[in-house]
Amino acid sequence: YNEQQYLDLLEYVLQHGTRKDDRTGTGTLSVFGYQMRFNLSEGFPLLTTKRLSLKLIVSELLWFIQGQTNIRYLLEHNNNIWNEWAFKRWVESSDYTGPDMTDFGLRAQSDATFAPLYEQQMKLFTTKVLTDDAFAAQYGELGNVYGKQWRAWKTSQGETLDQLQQVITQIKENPDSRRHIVTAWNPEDVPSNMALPPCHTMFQFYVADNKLSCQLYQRSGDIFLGIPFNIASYALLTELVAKECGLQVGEFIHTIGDAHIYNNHVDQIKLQLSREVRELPQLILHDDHTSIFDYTVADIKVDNYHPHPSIKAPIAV
Ligand code: UFP
Repeated sequence: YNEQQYLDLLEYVLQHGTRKDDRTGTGTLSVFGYQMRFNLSEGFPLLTTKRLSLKLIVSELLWFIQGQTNIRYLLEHNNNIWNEWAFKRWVESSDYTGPDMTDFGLRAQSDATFAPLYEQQMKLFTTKVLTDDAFAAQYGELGNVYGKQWRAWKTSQGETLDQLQQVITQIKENPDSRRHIVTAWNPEDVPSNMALPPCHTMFQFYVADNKLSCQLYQRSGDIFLGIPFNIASYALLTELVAKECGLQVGEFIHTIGDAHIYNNHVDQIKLQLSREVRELPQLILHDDHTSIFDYTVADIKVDNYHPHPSIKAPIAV
């Protein structure tokens, strides 16, 4: 089973992970260098041992594919997964005049009087991003994150490069090439021009036997909350590109650098590991589209998805 590989990763890191402090102050169990292979012809790798929202995965991926970097599009699709990163920029700016939000990620979990204050400011923030154009342009913007690097990489000549379009053209014209790479890691931008240096750093496509495979190098992976999303997202990207190029799907190979379990996710993981794996769902793509740039959220669905209930856990910011 494809999903078993993810459960093996959870088990492996619980048993062999090294205690390691991290940027967020939460603390982790971590291993360095881990690889999973998902055979995409066996079903779409959306976990069944806890419910995941395909809608969130789809709207985030389409946001990348369309080259967008402002959270307004995500909010319009009820997708809140990038809010904290944008919020952080706002509360650290001189325009912010509300209650002190220092370390809001950790305090919202541990301090019961702080939590409602945080909720209130976050609500104010997302409402403003949705309704106030000038505010959205300034504080909804995450900087040069994935969408920008994939679709409009800035060259030294002051032009832009569409890596995603180029790689698709290359796959069609020269499938055997060993250079089907898209990189989100732009060393010039990493220190200051982005809210969060890219976690999924680069990916490569590969064509053999009329099948398209994709390998991702992810520098840092939150195994409980981030990785399940990342697997489904890249599996979907592979499906979309394969369809456009008239290829079948092969494997998604997920290579992770620092693969970590946050200390406050261990109980949730034990619950997940106690559950029985179910059959993977099938991905349903809108028939009429060929270009990956044509899709809207409503065009992408899964069939036969019958997961165990979702499991909540705090996100480290
Ligand atoms: N993270 C993921 N997947 C993602 C994403 C973030 O696992 O797609 F955007 C996690 C990894 C890490 C944190 O726990 O977010 C980023 O922190 P850092 O930059 O310190 O690695």
